[in-house]
Amino acid sequence: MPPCTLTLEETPEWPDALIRALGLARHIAVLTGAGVSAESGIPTFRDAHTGMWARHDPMKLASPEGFENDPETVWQWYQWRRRLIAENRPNAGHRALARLQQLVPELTLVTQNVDGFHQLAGSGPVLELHGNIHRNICSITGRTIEADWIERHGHHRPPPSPHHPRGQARPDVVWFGEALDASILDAAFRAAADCDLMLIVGTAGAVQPAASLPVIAREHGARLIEINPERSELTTLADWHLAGPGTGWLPALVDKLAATR
Ligand code: BV8
Repeated sequence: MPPCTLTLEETPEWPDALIRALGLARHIAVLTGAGVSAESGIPTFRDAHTGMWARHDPMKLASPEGFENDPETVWQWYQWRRRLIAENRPNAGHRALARLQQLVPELTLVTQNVDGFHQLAGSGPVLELHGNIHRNICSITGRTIEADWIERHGHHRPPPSPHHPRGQARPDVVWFGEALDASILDAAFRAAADCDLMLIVGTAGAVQPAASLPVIAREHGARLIEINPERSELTTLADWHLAGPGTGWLPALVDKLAATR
């Protein structure tokens, strides 16, 4: 059954079934991807990276092999992304999700993003499937490396690790080919299985195991709402596809729910 697609311009009236699903939901699970931060000035993975990074493949940079082969380039890519995140702020979509959490009995926010913008916007706790770019760990032991140690070393190459003679500092994110944190992934799977409604915002649905969460939700009888200007690999699973940006649809959806409270 193809989803019912709504666009912001043409939709004077919300489908009753959508508002009912939203209003009756005991537990809402939210899955976000890079698209939810796009309007905060953070390029998504699938958009061509701007400037000096346009010629690099993020799939290679975000991998242990990439770091092993060229630690300086990978480190500088993360330093560039950290600066970009530090220079930007969460957007109306992040803030609407934080507000939604106050309006429903239970909300589990699962993100593929590493920018920490959901927490900055007031959401919490957040299940960060792919880690957090603001933390660093030892490349050998996986132990956390404090920010002041990083500050004390140059920024062009990964600082040496204080935890192992052959170790280097690396961002505390899950690279392609690396396992996700088992307890975080388990909590995400449990939320997907338990929720009555899953809100999928700004993800192409191409990265596993994150992209399995909507499948699990569907299999357990949840309704699915997708917010994305484009169709994704998850659109066919959705009951409703709200075609447009997170900063447009999320505030409108939360305002609509608040009006029924
Ligand atoms: C693992 C951290 C196993 C780094 C990232 C099947 C099962 C299991 C694994 C696999 C599998 N098949 C393949 C794999 C391997 C791989 C994988 O999924 N490959 C894909 C590409 C085929 N998966 C893994 O390697 C995972 N590990 O499974 O390990 C294992 C087990 C035991 C022992 C060892 C190993 C690890 C995956 C995690 C990778 N790390 N991030 C970093 O960020 O630097 S993923 C990375 O990709 C980001 O987190 C980002 O979120 C994600 C990209 O996906 P999206 O979020 O969807 O972003 P994208 O740019 O693609 O799309 C943006 C969307 O937003 C678009 O749809 C666009 O239309 C929309 N949009 C744009 N503007 C807006 C908008 N939406 C709303 N509003 C807007 N304004």
